[in-house]
Amino acid sequence: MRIDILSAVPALLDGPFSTSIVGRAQKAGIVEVHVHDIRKWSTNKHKKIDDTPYGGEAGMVMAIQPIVDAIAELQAERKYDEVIFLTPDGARLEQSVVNALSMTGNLLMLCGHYKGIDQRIRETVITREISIGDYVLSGGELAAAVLADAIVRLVPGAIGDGASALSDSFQDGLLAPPVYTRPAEWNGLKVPEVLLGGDHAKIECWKDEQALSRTMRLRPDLLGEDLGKNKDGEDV
Ligand code: 6GU
Repeated sequence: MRIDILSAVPALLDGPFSTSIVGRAQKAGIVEVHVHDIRKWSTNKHKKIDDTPYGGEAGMVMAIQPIVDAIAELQAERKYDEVIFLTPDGARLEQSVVNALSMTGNLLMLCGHYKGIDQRIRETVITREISIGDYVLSGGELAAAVLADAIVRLVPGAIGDGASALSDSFQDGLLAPPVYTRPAEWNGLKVPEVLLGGDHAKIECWKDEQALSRTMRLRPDLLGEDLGKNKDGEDV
């Protein structure tokens, strides 16, 4: 898989992809992440990439030319499955979308800045608009890092233990059960007895119960109105 990210502040993305799972996946040749500075495509003599908005609003708007030229150049090199615009007014990101994107080949992400990008870019070259939650970040870079991380960890081989990604919170519409490691007793607090025995059927049953009760307590919205169903109406 290959992920290209177009950014006005590429330095913001120096860190997130060099270590941990995404860093290792890159070193292992499972994924490539390429961050590009949009200014590289600006034909303006000061390398400007924004302009004042029509209609006299405060703030600046990212201009068409550098963005469209950047996307055209990258698209001439390879076909992208999606051209994603990271923006607070996009569709709120969910695990199901991450799962689908992890099965694609090439993704292009565009990070928004200032007041946003000229609407005509959104109507022509963007195939999907994503937000990572109902709050405003200074730019789309940190959101792109979140999205890329969530995607890459699902690509086969990125996580040593493939089964681990499948047991993440949200993968079955529920929060994950609590986890414990040694010591078996700490400051008088004991690890649940069932986990210390070797009865795997019992342990699985306990984990299912815990996942359901934690979800009911902490995120009842995930269960929908109908207890025992997730928000897509499937039995859990
Ligand atoms: Cl994708 N961008 C910005 N600027 N703020 C956000 C966001 C994206 N998602 C949530 N807040």
